[in-house]
Amino acid sequence: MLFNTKMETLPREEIESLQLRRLRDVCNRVYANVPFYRKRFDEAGISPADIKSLTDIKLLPFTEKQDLRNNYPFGLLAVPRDQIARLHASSGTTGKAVVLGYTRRDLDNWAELVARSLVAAGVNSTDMVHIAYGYGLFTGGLGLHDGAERLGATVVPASGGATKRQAMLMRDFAATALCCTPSYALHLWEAGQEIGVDFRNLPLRVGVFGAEPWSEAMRHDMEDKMGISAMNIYGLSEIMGPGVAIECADSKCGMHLWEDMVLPEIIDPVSGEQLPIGEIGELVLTTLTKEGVPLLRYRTRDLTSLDYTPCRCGRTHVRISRLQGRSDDMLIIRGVNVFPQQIEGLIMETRGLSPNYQIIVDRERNLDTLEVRVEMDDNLFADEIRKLQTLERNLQKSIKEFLGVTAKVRLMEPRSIQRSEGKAQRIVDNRPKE
Ligand code: DLL
Repeated sequence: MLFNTKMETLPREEIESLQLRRLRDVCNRVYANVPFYRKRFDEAGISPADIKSLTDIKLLPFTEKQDLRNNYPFGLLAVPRDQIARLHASSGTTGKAVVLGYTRRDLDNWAELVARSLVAAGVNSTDMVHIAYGYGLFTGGLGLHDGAERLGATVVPASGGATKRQAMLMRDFAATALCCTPSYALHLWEAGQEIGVDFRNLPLRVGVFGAEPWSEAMRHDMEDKMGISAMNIYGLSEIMGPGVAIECADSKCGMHLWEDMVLPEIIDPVSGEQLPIGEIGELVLTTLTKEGVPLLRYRTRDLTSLDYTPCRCGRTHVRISRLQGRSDDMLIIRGVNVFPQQIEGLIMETRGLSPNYQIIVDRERNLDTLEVRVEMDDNLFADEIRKLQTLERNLQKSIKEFLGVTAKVRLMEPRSIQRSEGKAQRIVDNRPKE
């Protein structure tokens, strides 16, 4: 099933000619209306008229999160403030918030992309969609909400929090689709278990999970536990929010990125040069239709690759691979690069461990230390100490073997690691800032 058959199956040549037309248009708009971009164009000695083909995008300047911060709150608006229908903001973990303004048309386009995404994930107009992404300045709740409404589904705007009550509502309302972060889905599932609500006995079919990194191993675990199909959705506030890309139920292999509205590139994060198709690098996105805050070549810091091979679902839009992590989430432990998801993968392969974990990085006598705290499941917890010690040693060994770093592994009691209601905080970095 498709939501917008014409757009979702547009032949490649037509996607590209539409993209070029829209790219030229957005360049003209930001040059005329956003002093920040006009200055960047002038400094680079280019004008919007220099964009004659899609490959000319390389001439354009990058935009970074810091540029949004420097122009806080409204410096990058490309329309008068009174044409802005809604604001969202992303706080991030460090620094000033980033504020994004949406015109009425931006909100419409966003709802369209989220509706397309939900349909691709296997949701339809008869579904009962429980939305447990946070509502508010965060784009997750309202983004999914508007898209699910556009699709014609029944929407339950649960937001985050009151977790046991939510599990109860899912049972009482007979939720068929659940939208939230993967870590919150696990928290909900656990809360359900505690009050006798087993997701497997609900009509729940689909999970639309994103906003934080998660691994393929985690997907399998969740599908098993919850009796659902767990789908990966990607997005970021700077571009609009959730629904920039989504996996399709047909192949579950890579996320279709809606190219009529967003133009992707993959660059080498160090040199800034475009990488050949298929290589993993930093995703750079240009908004093609956005009116409020259009962004040229926005550096997402997310690491992925592009796949233009045809997909069996019939959608012609490029697929991005499951995110490898953010370049700024990469931990450098005594010189070795480690992504939290790699550790997650190894945890999930170890029987008896739960998917609740935290990675603590510290520095002792000038040396980085890595500690992996991971909860045991209830069965293992009841086991003998000797068995637990062997398990700790085994996980430690596989981290050393596969990632090349020495980690201390600490098995924790079930439910002892703090649960989050939104994005999980997997990394605690106590090293002094340089
Ligand atoms: O997290 C938007 C969103 C809401 C996406 C709900 C999906 C579902 P931000 O708070 O601005 O926006 O954070 C964006 O989250 O650059 C990625 O690093 C990360 N991220 C988002 N989706 C995924 C995903 C929302 N599926 C940042 N896998 C992005 C891994 C993801 N990381």
